[in-house]
Amino acid sequence: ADASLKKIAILGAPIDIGASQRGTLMGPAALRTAGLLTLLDGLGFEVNDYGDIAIGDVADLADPPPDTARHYREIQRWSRALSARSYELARSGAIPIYLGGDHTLSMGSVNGIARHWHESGRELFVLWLDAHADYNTPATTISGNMHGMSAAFLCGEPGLDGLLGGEPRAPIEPDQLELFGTRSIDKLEKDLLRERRISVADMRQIDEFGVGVLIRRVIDKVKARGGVLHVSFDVDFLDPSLAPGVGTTVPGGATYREAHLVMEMLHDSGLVRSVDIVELNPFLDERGRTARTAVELIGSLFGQQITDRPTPSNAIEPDG
Ligand code: HAR
Ligand code: MN
Ligand code: MN
Ligand code: MN
Repeated sequence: ADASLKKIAILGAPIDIGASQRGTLMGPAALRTAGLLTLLDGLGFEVNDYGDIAIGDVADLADPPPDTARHYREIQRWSRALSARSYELARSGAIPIYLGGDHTLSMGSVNGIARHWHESGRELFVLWLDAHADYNTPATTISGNMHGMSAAFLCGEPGLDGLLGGEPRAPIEPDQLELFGTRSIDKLEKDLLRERRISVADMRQIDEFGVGVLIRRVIDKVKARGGVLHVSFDVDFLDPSLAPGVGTTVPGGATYREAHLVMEMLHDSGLVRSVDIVELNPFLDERGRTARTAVELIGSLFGQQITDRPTPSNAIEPDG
């Protein structure tokens, strides 16, 4: 195995203006507090934490902000800084894990990664684990919230063309995006997804066929095309009973066992080269439950097996 693959690079991006509810800026701290680094270290990775990215010294551009994209200017700063940094991290051969922050994070993180894989001549596939499609543009959005536009931006949809300024834009093809766990799509957004023939494994399909069959389909497609995989994990993919700490919960999400199976199968595929963990809102969480669940799932994504689990400390002690 490639020794550099054992390196993980952690980068936080405390963004919360892409969502309507504030609080995801505390996400990176909560994920660290929930033990993300210790867990990955224990799984045998060399983990480097690069802290949280800062945008204080990014100069503002002068392009006219679209009037249906809220906080465009700030998100432009985050996206430019993240894309540049993400390109460097991907090039270093480490597996970057980006800690959000709302889902606008992916506009920068995935663009930088896509640029790297484009140069390497390998196709990058993006698995979007999310209750939402995030396939709005400034022309289709109802809310104006830019976290609902990130997947569309990454597929090169028009309307945010100046977002990255001078940073090279590296769009993926619509057939390199895989939506998974979807259960809330806006009307015009759905039309656009159909038009682009984007693959959507929605909750209805998950109920009918099971996550095993559907995730296997994604893995087989990526393998057949010699590609690599980025996992964009929006914690609202999970059922709200499991993950209450998000601003945009939608009922009927992935269960504990479904989510772990997805992560375990992705691990076994050996295809995952980068990850986003987004939309965790610690301000809305219940005693760190959502943060701990997200971290545990990242454990499965990086090789923790069900049989490795320690017996819980609340197990009944045998009589002495
Ligand atoms: N589709 C809705 C909108 O555009 C909701 C988007 C919510 N997005 C997230 N991230 N929470 O997936 O406003
Ligand atoms: Mn999302
Ligand atoms: Mn979502
Ligand atoms: Mn293609």
